[in-house]
Amino acid sequence: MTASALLPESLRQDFPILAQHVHGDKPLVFLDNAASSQRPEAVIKAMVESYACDYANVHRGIHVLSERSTDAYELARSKVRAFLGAAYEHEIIFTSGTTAGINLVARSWGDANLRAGDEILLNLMEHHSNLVPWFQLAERTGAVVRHIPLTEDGRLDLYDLDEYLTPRTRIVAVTAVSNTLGTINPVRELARAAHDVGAVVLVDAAQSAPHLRTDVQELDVDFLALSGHKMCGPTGIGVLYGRAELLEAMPPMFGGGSMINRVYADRFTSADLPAKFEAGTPPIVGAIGLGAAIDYLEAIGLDRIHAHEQALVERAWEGLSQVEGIRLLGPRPELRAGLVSFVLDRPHAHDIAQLLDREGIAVRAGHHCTQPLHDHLGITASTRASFYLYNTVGEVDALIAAVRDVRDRFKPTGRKRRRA
Ligand code: C6P
Repeated sequence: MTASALLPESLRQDFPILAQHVHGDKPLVFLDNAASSQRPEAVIKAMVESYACDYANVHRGIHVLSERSTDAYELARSKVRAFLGAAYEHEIIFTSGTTAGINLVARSWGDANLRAGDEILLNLMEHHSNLVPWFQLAERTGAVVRHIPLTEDGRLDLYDLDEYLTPRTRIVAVTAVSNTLGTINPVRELARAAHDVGAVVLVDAAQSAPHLRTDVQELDVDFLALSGHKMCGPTGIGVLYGRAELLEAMPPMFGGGSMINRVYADRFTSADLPAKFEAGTPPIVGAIGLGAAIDYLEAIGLDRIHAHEQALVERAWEGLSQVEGIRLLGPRPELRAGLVSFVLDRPHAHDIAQLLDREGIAVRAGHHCTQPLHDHLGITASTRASFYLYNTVGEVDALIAAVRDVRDRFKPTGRKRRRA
């Protein structure tokens, strides 16, 4: 581990929630960031200030508060555009999160473009949010779902990609980082191959955008979805990036205020982008909070955040791999983002999480909304520790020690139980 890769621990002071003890005297060790991260004071302040000083509905009122709110909302959009390296602001659609963004594409683009026999290319490491909307699309249209196989160590196996990616493939939907395996997928390579057969590419960036620099033009992807709450922003706000010419050709998903140009007694015409996909009152303060989160992350630098998490994950991998009876899921540290999922021969994942919680360590246990992946791995549940910019080496060491203790407590004694 290179100590120089680590961010200063003083960053933690930006996150008031982290400075607490739980279960009496245990310092909180928050390692459940892949589920939802924490927010720095700057984000909380931006949202409080918006509500306290500037709040009104956007794009509607001809009064000072509405103008201020509209400016702040649209400024947030321009920050997202820059953060994602998108060409135009109207390619940035505010949604409620990654799930909403993927569903929007599956419904709007999918229904308009897929026919029976067309193929949707997925893989088994996807989150349910990047599986179920495509299954529903397949049910509606008669399209067929296919999967890129996985390697033994939990990467996409692209060796025989030609077998799966064919001229019948209309869309490849892939996560940039697996929320369970931690695998960083080769999105750019996949996008190039998909475009060669005329397919479009949707990237689930829920677990990558908070941690790795994302440039949609460099990656050459068509759609990309993310969630604000996993990147120091608030809940209820997300982003769908879409290539302008695709979004322009797509029908609106929801009907209502804002998304129209003109409504007649029996019909309507749609507004231009991005309003076409933002029906109703949008998550105004959520967007402003996301803008503040982007400012915060950019001030530190995504490359530094990634290097920090890489150092933590290497240490976690190294330490946990020495725990007796452990199985670490996914590829070696250099190929993964900052999370580690594991199973112990005993006890069960939920018991592990509960025992770690008693020590003040918050992790997630279960299937992490990746049931097909857990089936593929032959397990029903795993325990996951996921890191962010404010986690420390000390916290990783506390995790390793606590997991070792749990395993020791459940170690088989070798004594046979006497028959009564
Ligand atoms: N994963 C986790 O603990 P939403 O809920 O829409 O903000 O994000 C959904 C989602 C989509 N894709 C990936 C890769 C994800 O990890 C998630 C959310 C959380 O892993 C909650 S299940």
